[in-house]
Amino acid sequence: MRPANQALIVIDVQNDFCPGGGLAVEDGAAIVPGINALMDEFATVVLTQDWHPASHSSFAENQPGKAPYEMIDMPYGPQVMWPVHCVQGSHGARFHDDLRTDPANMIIRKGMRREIDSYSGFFENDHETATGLDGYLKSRGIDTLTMVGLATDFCVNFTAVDAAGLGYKVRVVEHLCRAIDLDGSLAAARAGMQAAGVKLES
Ligand code: VGL
Ligand code: ZN
Repeated sequence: MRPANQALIVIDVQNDFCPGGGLAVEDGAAIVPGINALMDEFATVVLTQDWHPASHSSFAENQPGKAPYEMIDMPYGPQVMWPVHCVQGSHGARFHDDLRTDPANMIIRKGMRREIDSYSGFFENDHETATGLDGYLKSRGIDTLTMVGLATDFCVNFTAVDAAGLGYKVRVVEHLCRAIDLDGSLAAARAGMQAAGVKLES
């Protein structure tokens, strides 16, 4: 068991990000056994869960004339238009059936407000509205985070960069992540994480 100042953050291992899902990440389910095994090393395990209302503004079908993967300008900045995914209460929003959820100390849901997306487990996409995860971790004396999950270039990336900015020591285990890789987004995310001081571990 690792020391109590360390936590494992498992990001968005949900049916819609796995093959057959609404926003399937290639090979997404392959990381589940390795994540399950890694949970045994940590006294604190946090799962994040993308959890959108059906009317969510990040869905292309809710923006007239927009197709999935186009960009739009939101008041908080550029936003990718996504296919419908992780609608609250749907099968696609549930964790992958094989993911262990019993060891989770906390499950944090995000992307619940119609008008703003939330890739990061710490802040919504305005980079201001907090989810409360920082308070949870800091109040428990946790300063070192290991991150795994989906997708490397979006939710893992945003969560890792935010955590580094909040002062955590952050390690992303890349073989327990999979990427969407939209127009070079994986390379950009890797560079951005490294620039933020996140340790990328193959
Ligand atoms: C994610 C796009 C939209 C992710 C969530 O989990 O990486 N990506 N919503
Ligand atoms: Zn989403």
